Amino acid sequence: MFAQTALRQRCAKWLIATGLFLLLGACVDKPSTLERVKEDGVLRVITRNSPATYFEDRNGETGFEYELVKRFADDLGVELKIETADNLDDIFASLGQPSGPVIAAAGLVSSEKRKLEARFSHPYLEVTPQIIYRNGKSRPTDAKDLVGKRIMVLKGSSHAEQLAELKKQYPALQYEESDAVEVVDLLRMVDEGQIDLTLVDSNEVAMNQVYFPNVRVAFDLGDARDQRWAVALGDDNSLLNEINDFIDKVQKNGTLQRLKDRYYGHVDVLGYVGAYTFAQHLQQRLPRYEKHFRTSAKDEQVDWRLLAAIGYQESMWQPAVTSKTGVRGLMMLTQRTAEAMGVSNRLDPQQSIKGGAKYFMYMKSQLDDDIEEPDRTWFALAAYNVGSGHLDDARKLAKQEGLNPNKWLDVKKMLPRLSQKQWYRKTRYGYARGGEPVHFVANIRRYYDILTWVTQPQLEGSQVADSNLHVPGVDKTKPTEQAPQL
Ligand code: BLG
Repeated sequence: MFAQTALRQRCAKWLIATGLFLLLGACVDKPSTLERVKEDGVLRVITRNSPATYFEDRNGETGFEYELVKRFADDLGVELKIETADNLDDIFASLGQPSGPVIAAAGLVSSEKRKLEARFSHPYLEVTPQIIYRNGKSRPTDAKDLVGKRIMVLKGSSHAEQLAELKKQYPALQYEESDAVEVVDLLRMVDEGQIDLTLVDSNEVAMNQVYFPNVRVAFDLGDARDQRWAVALGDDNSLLNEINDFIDKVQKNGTLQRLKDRYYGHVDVLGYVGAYTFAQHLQQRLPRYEKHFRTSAKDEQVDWRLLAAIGYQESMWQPAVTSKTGVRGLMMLTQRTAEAMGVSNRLDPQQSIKGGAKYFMYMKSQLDDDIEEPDRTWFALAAYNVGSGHLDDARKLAKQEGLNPNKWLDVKKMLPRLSQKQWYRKTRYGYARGGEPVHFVANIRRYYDILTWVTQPQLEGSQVADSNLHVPGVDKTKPTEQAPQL
């Protein structure tokens, strides 16, 4: 009896001691990655500097990956700190560093080889690898046509892996891997004929098409693949689980779709011809009016590149344009708008730009307070084009359809209805060419994106000569056209 009690007591002591030990163990255990991020109040992310991922403009940081990862940091309630790497190998190497970045958000796709270097999140964007060639040269149509061509890809990229795989089948295949270039450089090199071919993802091609009028898609090499964020190897799932929940959430609530729409949804707006023309006009026409855009933008507190984008959509930066309906000038003001904005001569580019800027900001100030940026800008643009009455009609239709009247994505679906009798007869302001503001906004967004990229501070001062614009693929030595006669 006595022996049994003693044994029980000893067991109890042992259990308590073990419990304490385990408890102590838990206390001194390293915090999980997620806990560390929250404690530090900073989410460190590594990416690449490119238009499809991350870049800085005068308004600050931007890019598809940036916007997505910023929302994740906001959800966690921490500050986002972005670092950029020169090549993909460095991105993966930095993930394992003790005080390094915890997420790589750089348009990465997973592969068997990469799974040895990192763990990957749920997917957020589907892309297809595409072989790119120069217009006018013979078009490769399948893998065997790549043999004998000068091909370059990013060092350490999934595309390099693809080519390595292909080389097993076609041993004569040659390609270079470079870590001194970004995707934009590869496309420029094809555009300028320095290399024959490159292999890049479809989203990058679509985004950059406008800068490189000669680049063409030859064919898709392989199936579509998913882009994912990467985290360090190991068995700490805290951050990865949180990321996956976030990606699932933005997929479900439409945020991801809105971002795709913002960055990739309007990429085909210009087409090859439009892209080439725009690149020419950037060099030849914009410099004449840039100072007026900048001055009016400063006066009205709006981004000058947005004004310039409106001006391009309206008149292709030609001050003497008149529409069939008598709307005139670089910013296409109606007589009524011009009078209201104090414009005495609509054909004077300086006055037109000033009047347009004032009118745009006025339209913006008239919008409901519940419409938030960036939708607020798209709504103000639509109102600039179709008038605020018709825009309100489209918002009411959206509400009736159970859509969100404060979201551009929803209201733009309703605007074309304003030209169909069954719909417009029920509205307050009646018929309008409702399709026009939809194209108007899509085009301006595209021009604005391009202007944002070509005027970013990193490019200014380096490749920039006489104007503040860097336009890859456009020969600055060509004579500029004559100013249109007023
Ligand atoms: C806009 C006016 C709005 C006006 C709408 O028309 O012009 N915007 C400006 O003057 C800046 O004020 O709204 S309203 O006052 O509530 O009626 C609707 O009338 C100009 C638009 C019209 C459009 N471009 C700016 O975007 C245009 O020129 N259409 C002509 C097309 S075509 O070539 O004649 O077919």
